[in-house]
Amino acid sequence: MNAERETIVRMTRDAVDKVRVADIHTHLFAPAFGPLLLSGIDELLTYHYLVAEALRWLPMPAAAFGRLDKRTRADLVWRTLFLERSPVSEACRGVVTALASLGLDPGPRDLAEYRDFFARRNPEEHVARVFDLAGVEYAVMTNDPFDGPERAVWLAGPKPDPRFRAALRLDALLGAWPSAVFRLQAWGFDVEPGLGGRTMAEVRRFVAEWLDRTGALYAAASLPPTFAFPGPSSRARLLAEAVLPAAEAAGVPFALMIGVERGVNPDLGPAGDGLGRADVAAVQNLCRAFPSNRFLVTMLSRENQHELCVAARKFANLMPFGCWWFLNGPGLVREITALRTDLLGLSYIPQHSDARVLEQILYKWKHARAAVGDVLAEKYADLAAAGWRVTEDDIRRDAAALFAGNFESFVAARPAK
Ligand code: RAT
Ligand code: ZN
Repeated sequence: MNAERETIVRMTRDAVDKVRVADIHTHLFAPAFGPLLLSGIDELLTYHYLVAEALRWLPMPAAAFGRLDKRTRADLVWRTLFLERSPVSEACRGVVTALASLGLDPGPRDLAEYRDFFARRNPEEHVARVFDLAGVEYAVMTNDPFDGPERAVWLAGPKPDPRFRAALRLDALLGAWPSAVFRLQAWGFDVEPGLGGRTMAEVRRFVAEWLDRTGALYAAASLPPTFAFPGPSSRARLLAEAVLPAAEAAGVPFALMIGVERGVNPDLGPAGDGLGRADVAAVQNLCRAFPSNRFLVTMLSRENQHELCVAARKFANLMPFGCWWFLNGPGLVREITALRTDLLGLSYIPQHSDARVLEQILYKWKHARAAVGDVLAEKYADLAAAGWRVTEDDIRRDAAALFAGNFESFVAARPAK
């Protein structure tokens, strides 16, 4: 490596390591939501990403594993994935990174010591410390207005916590209308199973109320690989006639998370979901038909990433984000970040953590910073070789945009009518 390249790599690593992060999609909750905020070593070990890996070795059916208490499940995952073989997968390495980030020594492989450490934490101080160590300014939650315990907290009016922002998740509305309709009726909304009468206006009222109650930065839904738009499905109609108009009126983007095949192996619970390649035409059709709406889009299939970048070149109201779930490993993060940078420059959001357990933000962001930083360093070095003078200030400005600013501008923007 020549001296100029070395300097650029060092400056880029430093900028990306220090940049403040807006974690735009997680499954974390503010402490005000009580037990909904998961934390600690047993939660880390029973993360569904790890459960899927452990069940490839364990001599027991998934359903039997699921019936065990949490501590026993954590013991089994620890023994199977960390003691009987090396924890080389991304989700396993993540536990090691998280422990080390907290000052624990992963060397002795002493689960009892880790349990003891977490048992002694002061919860409030611990949340602050983890956010600080991860360099995360705030995490966006996934807020489901159809979830009983979560709904109860919102209705009671939790004290706002600037570290945890809301996102209104509408899977239950868009993906399961036959059951959603009865819940909405019970809550006083005049809706009909066949979508007739006042249904669309009432769903708009429901979405508007919840966007307001939660202060959501965006509304969102995960969608199957077969997602099509336009179309006669209740999902497509509710989106077009109720949800997108409500999001537009509130001035918030809608996040499409496309490509998840739920329940491929239902015995595995959340570990049993798979993926499929989707049709990017649905995204293009939405961006074209709703120019006053903004769409954050992530797709689960590796095969969709190139088409999504090309679509984003056509529509400024489309913001690709994250390397979602099965894409979140260093190999694919590097590949997808390079692809996005080649086609979109700096107009994308490279990653979100999808953390379900507080301490996961320690590893997910450490690993993401490293992978994204490697790609950016290479791009700056190539640019310098082409004759451009790359400065440290430029790199810091760009990193700030990628890790927070692009999201914040997209959320704040009001498209011209
Ligand atoms: O990444 C995950 O943990 C998945 O189980 C899903 O929650 C996914 O991220 C989603 O938001 O649907
Ligand atoms: Zn998620």
